[in-house]
Amino acid sequence: MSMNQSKIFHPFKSQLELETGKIGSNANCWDRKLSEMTEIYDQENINNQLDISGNTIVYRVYEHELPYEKGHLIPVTTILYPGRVGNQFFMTKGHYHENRGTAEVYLILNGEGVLTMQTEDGQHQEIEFSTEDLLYIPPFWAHRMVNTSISDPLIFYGIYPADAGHDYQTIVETGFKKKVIYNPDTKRNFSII
Ligand code: M6P
Ligand code: ZN
Repeated sequence: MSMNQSKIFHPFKSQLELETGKIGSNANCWDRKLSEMTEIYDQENINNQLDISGNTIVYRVYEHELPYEKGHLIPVTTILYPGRVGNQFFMTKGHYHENRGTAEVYLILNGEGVLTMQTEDGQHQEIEFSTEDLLYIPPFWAHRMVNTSISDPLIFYGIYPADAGHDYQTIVETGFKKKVIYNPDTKRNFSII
């Protein structure tokens, strides 16, 4: 393929605050509120939650502003706050990549939790992690992050191909095979069921 000068994107640097996950420049920031993700929690838990209609922020995302085009990589940080809806921990909405053949990498900057993953042919895998762990999500695996800490935010950095796309609908329809629930009777405070 010939290189078209008008398509040459210029290199840049930016700062990532390791303690907060904040990306300093060239980044968009967006919040996911509980009221925007009620369908992914068990309905009895949602129904017992008092402040669903409020503005409870479940996570904040800083994402570099780059073209969503093949060839680019998107650097992104997520701050997933501690909290629960009934016995279900705060978690990301979770998605497959629209372009199923694309992977993703996460580096845990701070916190602990479980990465739940599954494929459309019925496989699933759950990986417990903590600070400094590096997680690899291969092509074809849907992925959701769960913060199992009672008190600390989970902060992670990720990189994914810019043409990956987010398919949330399939997860809304099927859910994830495994749930991570608060269980004070265990040493680590949670169970995967
Ligand atoms: C990570 C990446 C992003 C994703 C974000 C929130 O930062 O995987 O692509 O948008 O987590 O997760 P979700 O899109 O599932 O709400
Ligand atoms: Zn992804």
